[in-house]
Amino acid sequence: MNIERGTVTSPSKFTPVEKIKAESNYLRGSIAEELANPSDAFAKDTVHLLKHHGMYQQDDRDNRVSKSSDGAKTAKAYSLLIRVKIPGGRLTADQFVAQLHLADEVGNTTLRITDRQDIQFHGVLKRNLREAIQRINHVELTTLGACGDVERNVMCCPAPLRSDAVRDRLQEVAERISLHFLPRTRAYHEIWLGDPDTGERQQVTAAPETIEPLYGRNYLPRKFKTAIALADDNCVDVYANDLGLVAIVRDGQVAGFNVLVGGGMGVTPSNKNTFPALAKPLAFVGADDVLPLATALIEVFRDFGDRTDRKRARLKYLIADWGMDRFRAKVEEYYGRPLEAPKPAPIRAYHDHLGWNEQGDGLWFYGLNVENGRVLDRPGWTLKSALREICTKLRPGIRLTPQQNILFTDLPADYRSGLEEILCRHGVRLTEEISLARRHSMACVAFPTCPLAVAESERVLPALIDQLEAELSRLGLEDEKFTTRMTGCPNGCARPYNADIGLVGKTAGKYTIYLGGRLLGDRLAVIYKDLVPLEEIVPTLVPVLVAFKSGRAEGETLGDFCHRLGREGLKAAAAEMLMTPS
Ligand code: SRM
Ligand code: SF4
Repeated sequence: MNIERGTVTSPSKFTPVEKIKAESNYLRGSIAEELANPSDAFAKDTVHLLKHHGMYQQDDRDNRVSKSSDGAKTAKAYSLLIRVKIPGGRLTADQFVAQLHLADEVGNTTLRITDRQDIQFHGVLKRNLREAIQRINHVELTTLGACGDVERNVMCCPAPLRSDAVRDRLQEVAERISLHFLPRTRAYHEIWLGDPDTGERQQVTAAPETIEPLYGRNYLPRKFKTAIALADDNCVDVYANDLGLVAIVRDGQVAGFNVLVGGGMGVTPSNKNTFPALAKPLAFVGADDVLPLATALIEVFRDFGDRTDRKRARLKYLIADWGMDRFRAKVEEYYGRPLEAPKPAPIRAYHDHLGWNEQGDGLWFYGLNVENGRVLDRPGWTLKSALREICTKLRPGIRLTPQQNILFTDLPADYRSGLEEILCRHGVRLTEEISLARRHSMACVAFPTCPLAVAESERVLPALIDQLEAELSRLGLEDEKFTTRMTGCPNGCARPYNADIGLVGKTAGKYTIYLGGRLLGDRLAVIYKDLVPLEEIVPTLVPVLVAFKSGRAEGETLGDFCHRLGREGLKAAAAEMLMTPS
């Protein structure tokens, strides 16, 4: 394909989504007109544009009835998911409380902390959409670019460790990258916030480079994800990102970043050319050059990413098709200078930052485990009320973590007992009271809102962990630290493919079990068994756990053990355990 830099033409073989974007007048389409009509749903083409504004049209799949009793088709119960984009997961107590109110008043009363440090509302009705977006913006948050074919939320370590300037610097870089790659169209402001800068004015001046200097009319071929890690703290799961930046620290300062490219989890089982991939090292870049290099990478993706097949329109496939050498050469051409080789700085550790931690500035932070990121109240367990009370009474800083958890930061030492008292009074277990298996588990949303789910995830993982906990404690393995991540389809939203145990929904009620990843996130797991019914998952894992207990090398983790034995070795070891009387 002959491509002139920065100009994407729309040949007929491009996907229909490309045409929708190109003809949308920079993400306007007919959103404003459709908002004004009383229908409860947006048109199909508009739904693609809405994603760039941070929202997905969904329907409640629990209430999806294909035929009513008289045989006629019944309507779907439409609503919207809104995603708030929060670089590094950092927000204030007031901003967080505003989101809790919003969930109650225009959402389905729950709020979801995502595994990219964002907040999601589900169940927002179309007629309430503008109010919701205005209220989010009113507290200086945005949904712009939280979804869609643009740079998504930029992740970085949320721990407010202040013994050096490193973490604050990473947050600064995350915010800078995020701002730099925000769509520039005024469509968002016009449609949702009533900005007087009208679309017509932008359309008349039309030159793409003045409206979207980076993205142009077609935006990117697909989503693009960036995360910033430290070699001694990969809490952001850096290898799962299109662009991973690993900070190189010298004398307590960020000297620059190792640049990793081409990570991604999504798989489409019907397309054998799709696969999960871990990001690979490309270069080292000085701290001041990180934006120009990220820009060059995004431009290469913009100009050469696959716009003919959305299933293969991620950076990882471009790199797989070209090979790293050709990719590096093209990035150098766009960057305008040769790339420096990456520094030797392998990822060595991972922290979830939960529990009590000293910040290094005389203050404390507390990391609370929020099971699968879902914030709600149930009788006897009122997490949402507890978070509201903590925010209003103690006024901590808030950081959302890449494991769907929450940190309360900047707390004086004498607030510690107060925070624990609030949690206990609301029936919320402290992190210290939660098993390691649960603490390191994660599920994607799946049913009832995700349209792509083929199996349950968030709603079944807690009970599966109950079962796993019982088996681990029976086997004396309750102190083992490993990740269990579950998804309701192979798209991999909970990053199951680099977990110690990955459970991937394959069809209704059945899962593929992956084993052999690890907390460091630097290794892909392999398929252990396919199409395992939900109720058989823990019984299938028990012989593996028994084999691990008896056959592990010293200090070996579950994932390392599974990786060492490999699929066939593990199967043989597990079969042997089944035959051995316990
Ligand atoms: Fe995801 C699509 C939820 C992180 C890979 N993801 C979806 C949608 C929007 C379904 C859809 O397209 O209609 C899901 C909305 C469900 C709902 O009702 O809330 C959804 N993804 C999520 C969240 C909320 C999962 C969670 O429980 O935390 C995460 C939101 C993150 C955020 O704040 O931006 C989420 N999704 C991820 C991740 C993990 C990550 O980014 O670190 C991945 C794997 C990494 C990657 O991008 O490869 C991921 N989501 C996907 C894919 C597969 C993309 C691909 O390359 O094939 C899809 C499907 C798609 O885009 O067509 C998808
Ligand atoms: Fe939906 Fe699949 Fe992502 Fe789960 S992994 S949220 S089921 S798209």
